[in-house]
Amino acid sequence: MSGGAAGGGLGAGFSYQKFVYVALEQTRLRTALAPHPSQERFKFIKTNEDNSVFDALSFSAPKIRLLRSLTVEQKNSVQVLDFAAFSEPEYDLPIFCANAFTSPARSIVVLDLNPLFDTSEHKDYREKYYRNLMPLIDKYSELLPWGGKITSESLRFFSPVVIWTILEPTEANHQILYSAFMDYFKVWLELMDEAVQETSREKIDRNREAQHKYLTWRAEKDPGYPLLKKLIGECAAKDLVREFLFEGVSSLGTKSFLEYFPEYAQEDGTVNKKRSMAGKSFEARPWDAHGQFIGGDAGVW
Ligand code: BLA
Repeated sequence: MSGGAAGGGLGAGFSYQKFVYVALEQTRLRTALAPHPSQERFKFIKTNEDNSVFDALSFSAPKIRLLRSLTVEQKNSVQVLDFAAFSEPEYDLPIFCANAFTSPARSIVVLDLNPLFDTSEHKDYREKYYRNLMPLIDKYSELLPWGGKITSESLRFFSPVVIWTILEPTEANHQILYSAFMDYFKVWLELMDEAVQETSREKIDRNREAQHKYLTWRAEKDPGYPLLKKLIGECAAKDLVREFLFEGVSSLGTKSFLEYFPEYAQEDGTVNKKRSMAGKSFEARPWDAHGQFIGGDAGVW
C-alpha cells in the first residue's frame, strides 16, 4: 500500500477519532449510553500548545460503570488514543484497554481485555474469559507483532491475548490497528452482553478491589502522564488522570498505592517515582498458544 492520502504520508496524520466514533456506535447498538458526570467537566481541556486538541468523552450504561475515551491530536505530529471500559463491580468483566501513541517515527500500541485477576494465578478466570479468545492472537500476531521488551510490571495487567506492538505509522498499519481495535471491542461488548450479575457480596467486593488496584496502578504509573503534563500542566494532568481517565481511583476503594504495590515504598514512606522497579523484560511474547504464561519468574509477582 502507498503512504496514504495525498499529503498524509506521515502516520501521525491518521486520526483515532474514527475508532472512537465507531466504537460508540457499536456500543449504542447494544445498550443505552448515558453521559458520565465527568464528561461535562472535561469537555474543554485547555492546552499549553495551540496546535493540540483534546477530546474527552465518558459514559455509563447498565453493567458499564465507565466507558471513556481521550484523543489528543497535534497537527502533523502526535496522535493519541486512550479508550477504556470498566464494568460495574457486580461483574468480573475484563477491562477494555486500547492505548496508542503515534508520532511520525512510530506507533506504540497496547490493545487488550485487561484481566481483573492475574491469569497465571487465577486459572479459572483465564479459562472463563480467554480460552475462547486465543484465535484473536493467531489472527494478529504477524500483522501486529510483539513490541519487544516492556516494563515488567505491566505484564500482570495484561491478558494472554494482549496486543503489544510498535509499528511504522503507515496507513496500512493504521487500518490493521483499526480492524484489531474493532475486533477486540466487539468481543468486549459480547462479553458484556452475556455477563451475569454476581450476587455474592464477597465476590462483588473482590471485583471492586481488583478494579481499584488496576486504577491505582494506572493513575500513578501510566506512561502517558509525562506527555499530558507537558501539554496541559501538572495540576490539570493529575486531575485528568484521577477524575477522568481512571475515575474511581478515589471512590472504589481506600487502599493506597503503597498498600497494593509495597515494592515502590521508599525509606521516607513516599512512592518511588520510577515507573518500574523490575526493569524491562520479555523480548518475546510470554504466553503460549493456549494462553499459558511461559515468561518465567519475572512475570509472577
Ligand atoms: C510508551 N505505553 C508505552 C509503553 C507501554 C505503554 C507498554 C512502552 C514503554 C513501557 O514498556 O512501559 C502502555 N503500559 C501501557 C498500557 C498499560 C501499561 C496501556 O502497563 C496498561 C496496563 N500513551 C498513552 C497515552 C499517552 C501515551 C494516553 O496511552 C500520552 C498522552 C504516551 N506511551 C506514551 C509515550 C511512550 C509510551 C510517549 C514512550 C515513552 C515511554 O516509554 O515512556
